[in-house]
Amino acid sequence: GEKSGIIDTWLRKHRLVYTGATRHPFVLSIRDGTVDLSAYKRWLGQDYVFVRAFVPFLASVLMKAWKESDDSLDMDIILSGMASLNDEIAWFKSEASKWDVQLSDIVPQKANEDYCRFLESLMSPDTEYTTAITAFWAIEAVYQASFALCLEDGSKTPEELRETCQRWGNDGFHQYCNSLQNIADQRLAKASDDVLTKAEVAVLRVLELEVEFWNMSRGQT
Ligand code: HMH
Repeated sequence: GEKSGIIDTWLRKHRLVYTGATRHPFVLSIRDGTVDLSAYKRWLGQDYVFVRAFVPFLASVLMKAWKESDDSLDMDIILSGMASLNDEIAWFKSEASKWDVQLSDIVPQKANEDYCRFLESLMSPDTEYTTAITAFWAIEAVYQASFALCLEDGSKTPEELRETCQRWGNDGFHQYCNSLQNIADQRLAKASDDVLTKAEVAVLRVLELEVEFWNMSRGQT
């Protein structure tokens, strides 16, 4: 098999915070079938706002890959991610109409604004490709792990939410996350200590922001 990379080492080191992001109470409530549908609708509206901000972020990662990567496969994988995002935006629109969520009325909550601001910082020319692609992997990996959990044997995910879970929990998305992890690991293996530190900090920030993002599903209290 493959030699374990830096990312697996980080995941072991930061196990608790990774688990906090990938086994959040909201996700566990989907899995055990007790999910509050108003919480799901709040998540749906906020995630649509996030995904729209994710498009320019991906475009910036693509630009960095074009400029800094010596492996043309990187661009192909990032491009396939952008293509899926186009499909994803269409899915959000149809899912929102199915649940009577008015996407034009969504007010981004603080956690969403914080996350979008973080994406903007990663889009800066000061952020190296290695840091950006590592953060990108982390963002996708949290959703993959979370929604795959809702599809495991024995899960009681409500029928009407299975398609949502499939979107990020399917095997193709799992492969895509593995490809991103491989790109990031190859870059990290050759990175300076300074970039390694920045990339590790970025991963931790993603995990924190994901927890805050899931927390929004609870609504204003
Ligand atoms: C908050 N994180 C958030 N939303 C998403 N759609 C993803 C990750 C995965 O694309």
